[in-house]
Amino acid sequence: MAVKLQRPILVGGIGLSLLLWLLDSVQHSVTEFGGTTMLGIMAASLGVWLLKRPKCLPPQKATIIPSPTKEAAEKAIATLTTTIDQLALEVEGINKSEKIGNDISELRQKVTTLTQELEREELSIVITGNQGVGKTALTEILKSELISENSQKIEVTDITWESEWITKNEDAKVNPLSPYDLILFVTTGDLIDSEFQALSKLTTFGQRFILVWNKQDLYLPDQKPQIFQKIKDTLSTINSEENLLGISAQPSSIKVRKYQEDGNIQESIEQPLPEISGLTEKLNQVLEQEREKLVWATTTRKAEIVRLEAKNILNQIRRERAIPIIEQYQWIAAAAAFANPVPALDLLATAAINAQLIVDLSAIYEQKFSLEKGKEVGGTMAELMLKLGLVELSTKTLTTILKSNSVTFVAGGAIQAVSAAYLTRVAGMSLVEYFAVQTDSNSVNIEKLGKIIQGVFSKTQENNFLKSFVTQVMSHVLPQEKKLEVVSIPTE
Ligand SMILES: Nc1nc2c(ncn2[C@@H]2O[C@H](COP(=O)(O)OP(=O)(O)OP(=O)(O)O)[C@@H](O)[C@H]2O)c(=O)[nH]1
Ligand SMILES: [Mg+2]
Repeated sequence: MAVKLQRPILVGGIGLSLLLWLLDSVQHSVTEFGGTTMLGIMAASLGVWLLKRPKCLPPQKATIIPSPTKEAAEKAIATLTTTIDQLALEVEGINKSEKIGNDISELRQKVTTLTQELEREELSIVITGNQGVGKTALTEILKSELISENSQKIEVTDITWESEWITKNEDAKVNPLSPYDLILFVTTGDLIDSEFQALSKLTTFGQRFILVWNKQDLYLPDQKPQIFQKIKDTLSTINSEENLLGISAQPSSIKVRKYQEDGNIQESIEQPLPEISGLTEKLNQVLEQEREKLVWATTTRKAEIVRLEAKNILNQIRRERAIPIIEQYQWIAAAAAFANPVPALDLLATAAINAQLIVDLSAIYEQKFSLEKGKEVGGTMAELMLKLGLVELSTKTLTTILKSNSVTFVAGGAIQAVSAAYLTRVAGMSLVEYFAVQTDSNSVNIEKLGKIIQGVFSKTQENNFLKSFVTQVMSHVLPQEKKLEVVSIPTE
């Protein structure tokens, strides 16, 4: 067997006991449930468990966005530089590809550009909003008006708003509107919920916007003040009531009747002029008074965008280093469970189950957990996996796969070995994802970790992955002469 048992802690009595205890307790009950039922239970148990947890979180405070400063932008650039330096340092030791070398020089070039951008004179405006609200019409007029009136260069772009930018919450702060200095969010009347959600999110991100109510010509004069007031009231809940303007970018043509002296009526179609003077006034004022702040805020966001690019490359490299380690622990776990399939061990002792794996992975991600901390996190993960109903579900699926090959199933300890390896893998891969997005190394965010574990688990539920996984585990634990039979597990 290729695995060297380097970590006695894993193979001494405590390793794997969680699995064995769990397997023992659930093995008999799962067969009656269908896969769907189990998934339902998983989802429900997460919900119940999250609800039942003690509510020690402080009440949410309203976010106060600090006014943009040059210092904040410089700090963001410095953080970016640190991430790039870290990346360069980590690839130094390894056989780095030419691509990574190029990536790093490109990132450094971006830092230079961002630093110069702190003094940028020209500004960029992005016009957004739902489909058909008049974005393109407004863009065309603004391009000609702003450019002829202003000496400074202003770039105007239009992009249709997509709600998913703010619903995938992790990285929502970085969205396709982030690189622009000012957002003109266009609507055609009272705000619908998704528009309000969009504006609330932009406010919490500190992204400067003006809400533009377009197509005012479609309303009667006495309707307009009421609607205007209603939108204003809604905006006041996010302290943005001063940022509302009404326009008609491309008013509908109107039929005009003229009474001639001879009593005849002459009808003609007239195209009213666009009504955007309020907006251009406001824009000129904002662009003049807030130019520097807008530039600093955008530079801060752009630095964050580039930092995430660098972080992605770094995470990719770390992942490549982490996977062989997870695999090694998988085989160690399988071998130990296979050799010693003792059921019902003390649940508390299981805290050590993946402690050393956790410590090793934390080192790759520069979190440097102590063995004590590794044990604690291992315990938390074990508890999470149990609460999520993941152990039941995987036992059921793995047993079915094993049963389809009678030779491996009769081998004592096979189910324990496969489950041990499988849960070690899910734990390891989950940690890799968790560390990749982790910001605070002192405490483990259980909710986040739970979601990641669920995601990793679902990804591995694909039948083909599990089949080949079972084959791999068995070929690691079975004696030589049995291996041939394992290789031929039916693929159905
Ligand atoms: N009545 C009226 N119609 C307008 C006004 N502004 C734009 N429209 C009309 O609204 C329709 C859509 O305008 P666009 O400028 O293409 O809107 P858009 O938001 O760019 O549309 P998409 O790119 O398809 O999302 C066109 O028929 C315009 O003539 C306005 O102020 N009043
Ligand atoms: Mg358009």
